[in-house]
Amino acid sequence: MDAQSVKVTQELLRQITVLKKEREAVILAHNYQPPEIQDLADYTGDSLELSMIAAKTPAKVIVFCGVRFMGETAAILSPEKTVLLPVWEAGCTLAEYATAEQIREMKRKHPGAAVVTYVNSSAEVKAETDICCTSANAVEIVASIDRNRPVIFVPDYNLGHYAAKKTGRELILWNGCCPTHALLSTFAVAKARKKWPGAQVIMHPECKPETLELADFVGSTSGMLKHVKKQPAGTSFIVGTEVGLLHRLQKENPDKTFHVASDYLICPMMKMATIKDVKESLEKMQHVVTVEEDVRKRAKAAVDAMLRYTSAAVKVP
Ligand code: CIZ
Repeated sequence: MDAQSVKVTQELLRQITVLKKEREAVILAHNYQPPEIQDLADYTGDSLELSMIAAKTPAKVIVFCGVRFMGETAAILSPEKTVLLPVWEAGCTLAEYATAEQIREMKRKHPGAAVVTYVNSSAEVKAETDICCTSANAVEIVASIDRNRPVIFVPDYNLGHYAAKKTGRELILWNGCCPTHALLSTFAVAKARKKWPGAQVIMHPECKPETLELADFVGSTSGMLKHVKKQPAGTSFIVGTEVGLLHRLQKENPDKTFHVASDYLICPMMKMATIKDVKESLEKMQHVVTVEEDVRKRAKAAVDAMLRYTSAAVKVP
């Protein structure tokens, strides 16, 4: 960065600090956000951790640096707070794989089945759901459902396949995927292992089943952070998830080395927000995330059902 850009950035950060105070706001950033957004945030985390912080914070305004479903989840849990999304266009391709009408149709086809929905879904889809899950708790949530009850798992096929394998259950899987994680091929992992011999391969369960077979450890972003922390100094890792996580991994583990498993592990939606967007969202109070009240209440029941199982396990600062 040249001297002029450094000056502009410093001024933007100063304005954000002033606006945050004026608006009584808190800034949350997902682990996949660009490094400069993670660094300016009050909290970084996965969607479960951030939603819980959003629900508990005394702040009146939440700037959610992530994608739309994350902002919606915060609005579902905290209707009395104003949730802002710095870039309105930041959606989630995976969330678009399922609509509420498709879920209703699936329920008609499988009467009595429980619907488990990954939080990477719209509020309308959550509203048709019995219980939500994240990648951090999908296995636990599936395992919590009566074994005699069929389970429809929506919308991520790969995460559902992983939960099915770990619980030894047959699930009715949806055909959605995260295009970023689904792009990680066995070939890319083999190539990375050859380039960095001795490195541990850690991978996200949104990757394809055959790719996950090559992992030494599979977990959500929070799961990977916990796993890495426990490994000895000097360990190196090949990381099979969105590249944004490497910033936090490296920052919190300066004695370890991290390599992204493939140069394609970039979610364009997660990379949309800039420091200027954060400042403008606070200044203009723009891109307010709202959820229609009937949908919100039904979606909240599904999110609350998940939180009852996992809230004790999540450390909220
Ligand atoms: O649950 C989340 O936040 C996502 C999308 C990934 C992860 O593992 O943190």
